[in-house]
Amino acid sequence: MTPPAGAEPRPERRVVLALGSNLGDRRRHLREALASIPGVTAVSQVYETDPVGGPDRQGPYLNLVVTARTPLGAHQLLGLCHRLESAAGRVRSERWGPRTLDVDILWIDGETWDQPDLVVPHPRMFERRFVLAPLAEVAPDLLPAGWERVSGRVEVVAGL
Ligand code: A4P
Ligand code: MG
Repeated sequence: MTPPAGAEPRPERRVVLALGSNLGDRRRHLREALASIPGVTAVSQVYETDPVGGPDRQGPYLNLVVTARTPLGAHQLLGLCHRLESAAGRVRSERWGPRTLDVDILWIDGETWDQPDLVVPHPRMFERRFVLAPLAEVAPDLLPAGWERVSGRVEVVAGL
């Protein structure tokens, strides 16, 4: 498609997204979301992980991390995350509560954002083993030194 006259084509760059699900058909939620992310370049294995934060009684998560190359702007990407969550029937009740699907932007090459609705890099990504373990597979250049010592149960399980 030819861009409209005067429109600057935006360059593609790497973006890194984290997906998590601990409610309903967890594999299906992850599979369907992955199929709707444009420009995917790598997908980690699937990890079953103990919930971090939130209410006491909630089931284990399935988590994975995906990289993509896309010209989508950061807020367009956030819009995509929210659409994928809505498509999985996510209802927001309490912070860190159980959810059919959570899609977070972890990282965008060359960009930082600090706004009420968008903080990139994701402020908690380096404290969470459920992010770091899959991140090590698909974007090891982003790992902080000593990340292996961050605790939390994460276990590779069968794929999607
Ligand atoms: N928002 C700001 N920055 C971002 C970003 N980089 N990516 C805003 C995505 N969204 C971002 O998120 C609240 C608002 O954050 C969004 O409207 C968006 O504009 P939310 O998804 O509605 O709520 P949340 O996920 O409950 O809150 P938060 O603070 O994003 O949670 P976290 O820190 O992401 O933690 N345990 C395991 N084992 N696995 C998990 O995946 N996930 C969480 C969520 C907690 N414990 C977990 C897991
Ligand atoms: Mg979220």
